[in-house]
Amino acid sequence: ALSTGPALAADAPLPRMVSEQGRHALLVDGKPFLILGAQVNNSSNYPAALPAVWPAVKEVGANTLQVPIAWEQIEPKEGQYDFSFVDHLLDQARANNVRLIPLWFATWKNNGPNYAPAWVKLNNDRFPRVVEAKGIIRNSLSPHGKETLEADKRAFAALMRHLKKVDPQRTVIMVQVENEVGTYGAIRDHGPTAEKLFNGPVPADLIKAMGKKPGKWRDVFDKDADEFFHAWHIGRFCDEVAAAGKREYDLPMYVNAALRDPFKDQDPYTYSAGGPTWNVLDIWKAAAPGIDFLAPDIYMAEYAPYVTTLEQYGRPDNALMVAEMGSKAVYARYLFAVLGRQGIGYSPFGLDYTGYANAPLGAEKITPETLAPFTLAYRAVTPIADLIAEKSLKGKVWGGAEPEAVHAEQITLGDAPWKVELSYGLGQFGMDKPPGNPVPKGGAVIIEMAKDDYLITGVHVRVDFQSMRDGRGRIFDRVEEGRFVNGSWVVDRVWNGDQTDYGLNLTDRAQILRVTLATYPTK
Ligand code: N0T
Repeated sequence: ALSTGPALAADAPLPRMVSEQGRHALLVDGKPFLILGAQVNNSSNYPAALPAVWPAVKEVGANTLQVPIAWEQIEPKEGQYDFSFVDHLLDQARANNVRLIPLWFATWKNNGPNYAPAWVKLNNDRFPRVVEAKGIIRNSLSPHGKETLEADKRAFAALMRHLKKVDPQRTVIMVQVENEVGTYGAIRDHGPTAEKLFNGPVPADLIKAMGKKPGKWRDVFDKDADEFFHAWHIGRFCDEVAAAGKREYDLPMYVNAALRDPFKDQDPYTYSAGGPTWNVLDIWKAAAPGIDFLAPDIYMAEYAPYVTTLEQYGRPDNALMVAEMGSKAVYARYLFAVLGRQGIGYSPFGLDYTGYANAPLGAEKITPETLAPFTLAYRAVTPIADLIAEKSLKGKVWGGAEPEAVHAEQITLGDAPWKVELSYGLGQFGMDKPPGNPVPKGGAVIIEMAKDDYLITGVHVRVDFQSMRDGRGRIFDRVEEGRFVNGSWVVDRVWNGDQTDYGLNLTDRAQILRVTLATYPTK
């Protein structure tokens, strides 16, 4: 059944990505949109699973849900399409007031074709697999399979054509192409087609993008040649799949990455080689100009690798979105680190009540109790999510999350004469040295509304400002707690006395503060 939602006079504007001065936003209904996401478990892409999905989505307060659409379910027999789940999902998403990001599980789902239909994954002649250097055949399909590419493109185009027809409301805001592409247990394909290409010249576009002299792969890229070759060809494949989809229905599209070690040169045999890992982002950018951005799946719970990954993927030429991450409590606070780095959103993985939990990557169980830190982070940010997305595009948003070993962070607010200090683990009264929370859980986001006028929200953090002007001390002109009603700021009360004497303590109340800063002479 098609949507029962309100009839629209005209189609809503198409969601799209915009960039300004190296900053990015996803526009939904013509306005910057912040993805406060949730991703369901892998096998929750059937009507029978959805009743266990919506209560978790509601509990956590996500505004966007990522759900797999499997090639095997939309094209079980070649050329015969079944979009009944897609339609059911659209209906229920609208009823639950969330946007959707369908995940196209097709040629690659975590390196393998397990979500491809039987007529694909069981036909090795027509749809060849990657042959590893010593001749072992891997499960991963080869990016050099022409028939594979054409079949994937046809199915994806059919999906996008269908979405265009049934979704004038733009419940679907973007689409993930494949899932964690690349190959485990081989650095590239060594089949006959691959060998011929590998012993030929590096394509001119790539030579140009990398600033290299023309030549054969090994001569140009030396020890990186195998991985760069695989990345280029998987990137080209994904670009072609995306282009086939966009020709039908031009939505933003991204590719997610299974990561390699963010700090050192991990052996490509030990990760999903050829996927958009940090060392091949430039290769991917050249190979897949039609992919809007490359998005990390972060299953590293510690601060240093998490934040380093944000810095690797947030670039002037790449919008930052954490496409997946662990559901353990310690991940929740990273929302504020993502926002502080111009992120367009994040999405914890496996947020449904189907009874599956991917510990040790994520929480041991998914229950309202284990979701609580995410629920709090989303409650703190939701009332000003649109504003954050809008101001972030303008470079007026800062933020941070609690590290494990350092208990305070100072952030310079652009050109303004203020520094903000985030400190963790303090009580609300007094001026001790911050000890950190027993388990790191704090974070805050700061938005400049006008000169000396800031909006703040956060969790388990003390926020304070320092004057950077010589001979001038910081004083609060006014600290208001309030909310926006139809776009206008409404004050509920003014904070003063104990509530401001030692900084602004945000705990578990999801309060929004508006702070007007001033100075007084200190000499
Ligand atoms: C993810 C998820 C799902 C440092 C795992 C993570 C999802 C896929 N893969 O539950 O399968 O569809 O994208 C791979 C993480 C590798 C381990 C890194 C440990």
